[in-house]
Amino acid sequence: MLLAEPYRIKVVEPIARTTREERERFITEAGYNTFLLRSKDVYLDFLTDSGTSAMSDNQWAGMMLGDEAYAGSRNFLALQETVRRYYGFAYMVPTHQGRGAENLLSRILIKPGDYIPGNMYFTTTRAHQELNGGTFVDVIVDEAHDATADLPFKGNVDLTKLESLIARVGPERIPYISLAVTVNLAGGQPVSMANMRAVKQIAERHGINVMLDATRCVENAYFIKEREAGYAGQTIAEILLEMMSYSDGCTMSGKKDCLVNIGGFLAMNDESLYQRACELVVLFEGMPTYGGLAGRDMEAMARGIVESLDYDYIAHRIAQVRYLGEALRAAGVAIVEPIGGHAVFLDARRFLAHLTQDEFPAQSLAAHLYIEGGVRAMERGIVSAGRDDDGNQRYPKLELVRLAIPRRVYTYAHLDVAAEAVIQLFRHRDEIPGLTMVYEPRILRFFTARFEPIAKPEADLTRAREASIASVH
Ligand code: PM9
Repeated sequence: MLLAEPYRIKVVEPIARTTREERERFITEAGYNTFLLRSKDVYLDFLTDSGTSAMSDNQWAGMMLGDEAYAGSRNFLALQETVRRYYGFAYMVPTHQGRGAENLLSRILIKPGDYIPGNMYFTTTRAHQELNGGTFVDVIVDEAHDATADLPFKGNVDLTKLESLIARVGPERIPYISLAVTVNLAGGQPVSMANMRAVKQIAERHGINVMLDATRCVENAYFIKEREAGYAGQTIAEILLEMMSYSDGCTMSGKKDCLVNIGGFLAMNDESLYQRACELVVLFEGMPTYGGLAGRDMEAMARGIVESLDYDYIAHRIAQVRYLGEALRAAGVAIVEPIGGHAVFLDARRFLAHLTQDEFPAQSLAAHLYIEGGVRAMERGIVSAGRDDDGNQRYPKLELVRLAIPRRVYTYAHLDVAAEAVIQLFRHRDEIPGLTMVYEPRILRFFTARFEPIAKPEADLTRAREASIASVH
């Protein structure tokens, strides 16, 4: 049975359909990069779950209570109180979004030559670590890099990998352990409470801090409640507090689990770390009591944090994501298993088995999904992985297309339409060509890189068409 929406719709935003011919033109103009499409040309926008949530009437009401004083806004005090109560951290500096917090944290704690262990890289997080002279070291369990491995807590840290890094480089060269809950690029996979506890114990033994990337921590808490022994009877809020207790602080992109369109924060328990964050935030964001946000944005985030902990909200959220994933799986489409918290990830390696990774299969698949059904998704593979310090192309094992579901925005009918588009595309997958990159930005290239299709001889296309017709029958 469908878990129906725990809300009713008060405001609607029309979305327009386009023709296939129009979409072919739009994606060509966008250099086969879905980031460069205009939103008005997209029917179902699953590019990201970041900043795309629908706010509640309660949050919009809070926006009217914005205290836009330059310093000491009452909305800051409300946000600080909310973070203390639900996340358990004594101090909090607001930032314009998650990467603002990553910038502050990386600048304060990382010295050139340091190593930062983490459970799989994330694009902006690693970019800030590297900009400050650090080296990210992936200590996630091996199975996280295997799209087919079906484990309840596939975001877990491999404790042996963590211990051996500490032994190899020494704890003094590890400013903190960067622990993401859930793990975005592994497919929105959660970390178990037991694993978080164990990471904290190891870190304490060596005098190393644990800093969480709490961006999707509520989704992680839901999975703990659902899957980990001993947590079924606890509330999401209780689980979240315990998760946070195994860390020394966190960066937060409020644009995800805090249910706002903009905002983030850096939180911690250590007063001296807070003081340094206050010194830096005035340089990059604004006063420590607004950090790049309007008072009304802080109010919306404070209220969003409370709403995000409501069981009905989070159960429905996860149910929607699962609904889409199960429809694709039933049609034989290769997806990352198990279905994660914020998105369904298509496995482009298996979907487009005729392409090599250098032909950017996930990028091409995302572009062709847009052509097929006006559905916008995001590449999470070789393009996102970028190059290492020596300019060498990184080759991630996972070559994925992410369909991220915005929170409280789409209905199950929209998900049916999206699934149908993916399934249609799957039927003629052999016709999808590889791409060549014609413009490559130096940093975070996936946002603005441009591509062109690799022309295939007509004979190849005919053969591919015949093969795909045969494979359907
Ligand atoms: N994540 C996402 O779409 C937004 C743009 S990056 C392609 O998944 C984690 C785990 C994130 C994240 C953003 C950030 C940065 C940090 N950690 O976008 O700066 O998923 O608020 O947060 C995006 P901001």
